[in-house]
Amino acid sequence: MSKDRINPFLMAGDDGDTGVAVQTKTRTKRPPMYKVLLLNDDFTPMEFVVMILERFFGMNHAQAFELMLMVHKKGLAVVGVFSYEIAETKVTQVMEMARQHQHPLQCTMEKE
Ligand code: TYC
Repeated sequence: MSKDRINPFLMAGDDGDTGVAVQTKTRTKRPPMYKVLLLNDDFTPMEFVVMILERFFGMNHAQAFELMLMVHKKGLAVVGVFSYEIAETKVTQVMEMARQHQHPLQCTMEKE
């Protein structure tokens, strides 16, 4: 069948195009990032916190010790920034390890 049939509703010179240009912008948002926070308490041993930072946050001993002291002095510190799922996993790992050792160490996350 012919695509160029006569349309009886169009006048001469009218191709049926409304002339409205439509543009769709592609907006690619970066996924939100989450800070993982470690909180101070009076009971968790310093060396346990250092071990946590080495094991779950990939720090060397000096970095881990420095950050542990920061939490000890300031009350809390950001120990890393991750995607939601990674942050959630880190928090779970820290809280589970603290529970197993019966330390009251607290680890939380918050949107950046
Ligand atoms: N304040 C603890 C102590 O004196 C050490 C500590 C550091 C505990 C950091 C928790 O997130 C923490 N033993």
